[in-house]
Amino acid sequence: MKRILVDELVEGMDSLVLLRGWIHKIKSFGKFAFVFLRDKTGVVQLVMEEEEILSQLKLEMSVEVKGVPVKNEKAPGGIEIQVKEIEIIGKTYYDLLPFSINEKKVKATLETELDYRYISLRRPDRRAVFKVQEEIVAAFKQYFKGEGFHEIHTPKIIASGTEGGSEMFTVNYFDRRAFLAQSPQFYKQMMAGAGFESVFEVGHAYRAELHNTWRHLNEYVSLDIETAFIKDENDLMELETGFLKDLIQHLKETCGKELEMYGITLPEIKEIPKIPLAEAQRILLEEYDKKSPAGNIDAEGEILFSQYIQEEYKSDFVFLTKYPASKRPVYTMPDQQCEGATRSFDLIYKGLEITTGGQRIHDYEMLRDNMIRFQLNPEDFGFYLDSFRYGMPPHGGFAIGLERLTMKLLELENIRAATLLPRDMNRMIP
Ligand code: AMO
Repeated sequence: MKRILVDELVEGMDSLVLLRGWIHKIKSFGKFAFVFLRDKTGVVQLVMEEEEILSQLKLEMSVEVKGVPVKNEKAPGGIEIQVKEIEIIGKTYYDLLPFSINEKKVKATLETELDYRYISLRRPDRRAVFKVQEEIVAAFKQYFKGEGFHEIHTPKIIASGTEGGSEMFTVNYFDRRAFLAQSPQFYKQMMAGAGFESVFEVGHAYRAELHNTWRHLNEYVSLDIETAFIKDENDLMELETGFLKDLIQHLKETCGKELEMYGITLPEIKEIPKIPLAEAQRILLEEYDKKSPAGNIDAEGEILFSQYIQEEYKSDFVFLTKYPASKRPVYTMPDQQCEGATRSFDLIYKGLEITTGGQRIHDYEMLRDNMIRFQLNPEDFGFYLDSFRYGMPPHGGFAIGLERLTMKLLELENIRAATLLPRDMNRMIP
């Protein structure tokens, strides 16, 4: 007999079906009971009369059930199962569940939930986060494939850093020192130039940042793109806007139930405002008396500026443009029309940076000179710099932090809630 899933149950089946899942809830009335069976698609009410097996059932056991679906308007989903046979196929070995799976409230801290990730994910609302995340990745791949991009997979064990600064994990690579990739930056540029022209990658990125905050992870998933023969950074912002519009539509079509669980109504995206960083800093100072660090805005500034954009432009998103060269990595293309600025941008979504991107320097000599200006030794960038000797076209790209995007879409308060198994300064398990 073929197993059917809870969401495949429909009225009028009236014949024996086979279900498998976990015991979600038991409501006993002495001689009979309503037992709720949960699988990955939903919960269904079982009607059971046999006292002996009832006394053996415990929450979260896994069971196999044969029964007849019948209409019952009072049952969740309008259908209940008259049980003919039930077998325990996965026993439990616990005294007390660490928190509730079947109540609205979890009654545990996020840290406890993460300690028991393998159980917290049994909660439909927690699994919903990862359904949405799965669909974000699906939409990303689908959109960029549709735009003629090619999927690549680049190494995560690398010989030198890409993003500047010292936020790198070191690993022993036989008798040498290596690093975990902070991003696929150099490789995606290389591949755009190598003939793929347009590439995307979904992969892990590692940051040894000493920030243990609601928005930082030490390992995150980066949605990267890079594309050749662009005119300037505006092409990239248009691409990202196109993707986000498509994503909203895709999530509406595939994640209705999940969005509803979190009370989320996704807005249509029209145009995303583009504001130069210096202008944003001025607005923050004038409107909110908020000072910004040189060449950037901080976490509080991002929140306040998003409020401003929401009020003035009715947009959840804003591109901050023209970041100063001194604050951007060595590969960033200077903006000849704006002294000291680069052709780079960040995208802020509901008060949080979710993307950095920009046009890159594609000229070999210009890149080498910029390395010297940044007090870097061009020889340390051997293979990367060398790849620019052979007709590297104008190119650029961006990267979206998957967990940050998921978190903001679902209005979660902590990035860890949008991470399957987070790695932060205190957490390496499970
Ligand atoms: P950047 O370093 O800004 O740019 O990273 C891009 C995006 O990745 C996400 N992100 C993080 N998410 C969680 N925890 C972290 N510690 C963390 N660090 C970064 C953010 C951020 O916007 N190579 C460039 C991208 C490019 O220009 O193509 C880069 O990595 O959402």
